[in-house]
Amino acid sequence: MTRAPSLAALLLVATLLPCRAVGQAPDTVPPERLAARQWYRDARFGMFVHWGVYSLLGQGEWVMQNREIPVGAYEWLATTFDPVKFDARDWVSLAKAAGVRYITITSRHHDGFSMFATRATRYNIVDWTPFKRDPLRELAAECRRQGIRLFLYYSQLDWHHPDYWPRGSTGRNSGRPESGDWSRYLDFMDVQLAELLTNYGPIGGVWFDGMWDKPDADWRLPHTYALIHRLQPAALIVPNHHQAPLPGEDVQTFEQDLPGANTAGFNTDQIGQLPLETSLTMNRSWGFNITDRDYKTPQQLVRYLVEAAGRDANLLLNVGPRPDGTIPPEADERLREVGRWLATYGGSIYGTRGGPIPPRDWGVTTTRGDTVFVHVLAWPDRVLSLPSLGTRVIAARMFATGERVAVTQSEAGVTLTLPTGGKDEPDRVVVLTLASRRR
Ligand code: JFZ
Repeated sequence: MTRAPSLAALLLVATLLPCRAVGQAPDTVPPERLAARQWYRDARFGMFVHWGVYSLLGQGEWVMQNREIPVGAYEWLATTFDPVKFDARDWVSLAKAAGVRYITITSRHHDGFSMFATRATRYNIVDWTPFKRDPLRELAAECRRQGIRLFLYYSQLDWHHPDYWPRGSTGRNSGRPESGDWSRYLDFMDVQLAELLTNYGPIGGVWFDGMWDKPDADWRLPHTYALIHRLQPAALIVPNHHQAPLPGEDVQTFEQDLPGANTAGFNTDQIGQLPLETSLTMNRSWGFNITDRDYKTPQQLVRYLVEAAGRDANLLLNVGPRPDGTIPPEADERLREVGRWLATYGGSIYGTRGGPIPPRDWGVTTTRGDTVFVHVLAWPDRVLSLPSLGTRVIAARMFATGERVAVTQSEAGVTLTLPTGGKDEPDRVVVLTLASRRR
């Protein structure tokens, strides 16, 4: 049970709130969570996993909605879910080979099917399917073994639960009764979240999605966020609501777009002070899609990672495992390729922050201490001019080979003369050592 805060405490919070700038987290963020945010910023690369009953049909995670599958038929489909080849060790080993530092997995997507053991509904992988195992439990244990943090995607939107009522913009054709009890639905979610934050050891955070289905509903967020923070003070809240961050939230996440860009049409251009993340599909689908072969190349994926880091953001790169529990070979290959690149260039990505030069057509910069990494992604010439870095460059070398890079500098800026080779690399990284600004 949550203890109700005293009236005095509520009044205190209420008087403090208006003085906070929009998008800023309240001062009350405890040290554990601040440390977790730093860890998260340093991580820079995560693996997103969309996996559920929908994977069986190989048409993405929205198939229930897109094909208007009624609840009863989908419930039958769920009885056939039996991913006998699922092996948490394979998945986490792949994540390690890819160089990701965390995994974010769908514990429950919009279809409402729980991919974990829960007492809140029988509509879960343990009680409803012949598989009977709890893949989250296996994954959590394996992540702990291999040093990967586990984040849980949790859909607030539900196309199956009768109490998801009144309906929002989706889930209207699943044949549910035209009545329900919204507060019971919110209680149901809180029970599940309490289970997720109690039964699986330390969780990196919760990645919420689906509020956009009912933007005007009372989602009781302060209550739910407080529950999460009370159960695991270091767990981060990552909301995919595409708005400026709300109190209690820790990360601003952008979907299919680098922060600031809005090609998807639903991302905000307001960038606040919180850690940033960009979620990205490898092809065009989140859930397994058997006919979607429109894969980005490994070079494109590396460039996304670099472009994100240059904007001070993490990349959360998605895979949609198949219904038998295996990872599609196209995804496997690409993740390993990115991992091979990171094995060489990781030092210019992990633990860095967005660099002093804002994103340019030629590429981006990242930084750590007195070092600036110049990521040359697209530049045909040998000579590349940068704006002033505010201090002198005392050394310049190519990251991978250590080759010297000639530098001329003035008040106006720095000109680099790049070596001739390396044009076939997805990213040519120049390491600039700056004279310390503190004197
Ligand atoms: C959401 C999910 O619907 C999707 O299945 C996937 O999990 C992705 C990571 O997140 O995608 C959205 C969310 C909101 C909008 C579009 C896609 N929107 O507001 O248009």
